[in-house]
Amino acid sequence: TIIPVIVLAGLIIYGLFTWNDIMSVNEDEDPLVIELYAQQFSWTARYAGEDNTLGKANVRFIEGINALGVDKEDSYAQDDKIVRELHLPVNRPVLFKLRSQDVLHSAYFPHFRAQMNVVPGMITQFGFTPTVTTEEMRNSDDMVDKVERINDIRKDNGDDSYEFDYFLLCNKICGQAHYNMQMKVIVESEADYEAWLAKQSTFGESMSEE
Ligand SMILES: [Cu+2]
Repeated sequence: TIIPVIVLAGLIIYGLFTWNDIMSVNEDEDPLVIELYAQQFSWTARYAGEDNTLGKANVRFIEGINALGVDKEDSYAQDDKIVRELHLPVNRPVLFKLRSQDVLHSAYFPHFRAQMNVVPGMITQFGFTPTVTTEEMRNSDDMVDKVERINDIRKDNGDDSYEFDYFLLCNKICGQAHYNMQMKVIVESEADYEAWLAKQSTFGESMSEE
């Protein structure tokens, strides 16, 4: 009895440290906070804005164009930016907060080797730091090779040519159109990211337009 107790305790404690290491980002590194919102059958991203703090949200606040149920009264919510494409600055840690509107989904970033369940009624999270931009990935020898081969086949079939992009997919069979639940991810330089973000309107702005 004593020997398995020691062996298992060792494995579990070591595993817990490793798990925390993989799943969380160091708060001192000032991670970029982004919410990923899942619903049948699409992803929406909410950037935390200037204050890097997400406004409160609840399914009860869903009304009209406020499809994510963000709390209009919350001052942290005013500068949040809601978008349908995920742009990430290269080499900056990102902390994802995941919410689901309806059923279990799973946020799956195959190229980043990352996956986390998205559970209705709770917020799950994980973080990582993207280190290779979309452009660098497209120009890598492996990828040029692979895309060439894919496009040869596509050409024979009369299909449009393919270009590499990172994707966020759903990896839970969440319903009929599950296979098509995806969002494009673009990893780019800090400057390109800032320029793109500046063009997106804030939650406060889009609510006052309504
Ligand atoms: Cu799904």
